[in-house]
Amino acid sequence: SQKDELFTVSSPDVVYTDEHIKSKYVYRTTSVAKSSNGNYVATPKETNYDFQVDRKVGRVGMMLVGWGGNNGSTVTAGIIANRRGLVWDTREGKRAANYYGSVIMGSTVKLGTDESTSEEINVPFHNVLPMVHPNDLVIGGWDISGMSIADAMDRAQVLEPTLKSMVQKEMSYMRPLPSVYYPDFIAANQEDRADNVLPGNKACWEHVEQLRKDIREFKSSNSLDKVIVLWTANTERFADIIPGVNDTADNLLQSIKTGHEEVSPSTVFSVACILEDTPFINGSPQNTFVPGAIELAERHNAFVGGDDFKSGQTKMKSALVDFLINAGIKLTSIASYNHLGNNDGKNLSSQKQFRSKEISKSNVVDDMVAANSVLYKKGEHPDHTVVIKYMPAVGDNKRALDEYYAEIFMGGHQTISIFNVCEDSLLASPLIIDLVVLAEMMTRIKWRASGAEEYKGFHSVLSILSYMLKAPMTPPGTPVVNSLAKQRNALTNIFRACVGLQPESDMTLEHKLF
Ligand code: NAI
Ligand code: DG6
Repeated sequence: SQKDELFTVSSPDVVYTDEHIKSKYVYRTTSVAKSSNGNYVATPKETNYDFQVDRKVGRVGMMLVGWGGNNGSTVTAGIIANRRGLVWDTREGKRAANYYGSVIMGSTVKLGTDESTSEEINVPFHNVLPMVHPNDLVIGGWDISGMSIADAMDRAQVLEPTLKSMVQKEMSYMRPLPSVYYPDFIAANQEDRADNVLPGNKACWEHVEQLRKDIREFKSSNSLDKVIVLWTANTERFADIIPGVNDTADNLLQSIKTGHEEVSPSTVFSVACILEDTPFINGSPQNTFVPGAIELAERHNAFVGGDDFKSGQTKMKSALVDFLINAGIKLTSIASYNHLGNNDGKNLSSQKQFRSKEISKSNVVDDMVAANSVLYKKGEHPDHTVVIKYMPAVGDNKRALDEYYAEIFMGGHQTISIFNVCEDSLLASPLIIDLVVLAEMMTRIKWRASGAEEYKGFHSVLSILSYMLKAPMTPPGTPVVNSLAKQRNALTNIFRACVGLQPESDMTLEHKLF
């Protein structure tokens, strides 16, 4: 309700009703044309939109595919610890549950300036719109490994024993549903954990129906209003895109029915979710969303998002490269190496699965390079190498080494070397939370062109999730934005628009013009 909201907007263009926040918004862009003499002509343009936000959040479920993995068990323990406000002993003293690393729960957005003191007023991101609180998420999911989530947490070796002992009992009752397992898609070294699988080792319609039933039962047994499904299972190999097989929605549906071997488990999950009108997000790099899956999502107005969580090394890269190139420094090479010893690393030690990760890690600077025609000729690109090695001893504590080599003023060189050490699952878990909270939020935002009769949802492909993803999917034919700053601006400014506020320009003219 309105009294729970941290702020309200006072404007003739914004209306609060019991159910909705309605705003009228002028979207200002710059349209560019080339004149006959070859110069650009820039014309300011205005488009009027109405936004409508449903204020009732309802009860939300999060179903994880790969629930028994390092990420799945860690995010579950983290949410339980936060929900219960747990504090535990470590060798460095007491630690309390928090949501650090979550943009939604850990960062703030500038609302405006105080009318009397001119000080910046910042509000928690979580309060910009009425969003689900992660503590309220009901958690469930699937895993090909049947271990309880408590045992899976032990297997993951991520959290402190003191914390684990406090959540162990609750998590011991959590058991993953059996999942689809097509051995050809993940590394052969994963076979020994596959003891909780549905019958059949290639796509079939029974699998789609079973997953749909799982979602419906989870929803009804927990009295949920909606469920978000997120893939945090093993990285699969890429599926070949084959005309007649997975290139259109109808072909994909037919290929599942006839058991075509090029349909991956994650694509089967995506189809089940789309048909259940349940948002589905892919946190791994493989091409789950083959063209047929995207067409199917569009056909059903269902939300999909991906690919591949952007947690440590790549997040640094998309911030640093943005900085270097926008500073006018000519980046000429990036050498990215990391080693890790968790089960993800083990799976990625297999060439085909590594290749999926190599692809998603490699394209993350393209748009920033292409945007700077002063530094780079058309088609010119910095060298970029990605290496991943499996080193069991370091477990989840991934070590990432990056060298950025750049050309500076008058033929000089700058070398930046980064050594980034972090528990991989502690970086990914808050991203899972952000992706789920945002995807849920997007189910409650509607828009229409001013004057139109009907409101409708955003495009099926949720590119607004880009900040959390290495290889952000965008609606077909639209540009991919990798710059971390731009991705965050898109997110905050779309949410501001929903409450009738203009983008924060950072001009602060009020402090510059007296
Ligand atoms: P993990 O290997 O610990 O967990 C994956 C889980 O998926 C395992 O429990 C496995 O049994 C299960 N699984 C495999 N195939 C399945 C299927 N068809 N259905 C249901 N469950 C299945 O891996 P972790 O560390 O939790 O990472 C999960 C995924 O997230 C990986 O693909 C990884 O590449 C990706 N990722 C992780 C990041 C991180 O920072 N931790 C960042 C970016 C992506
Ligand atoms: C090794 O690269 C394993 C991967 O799963 C990564 O840990 C994961 O993709 C996170 O990558 P990044 O580049 O965002 O730290």
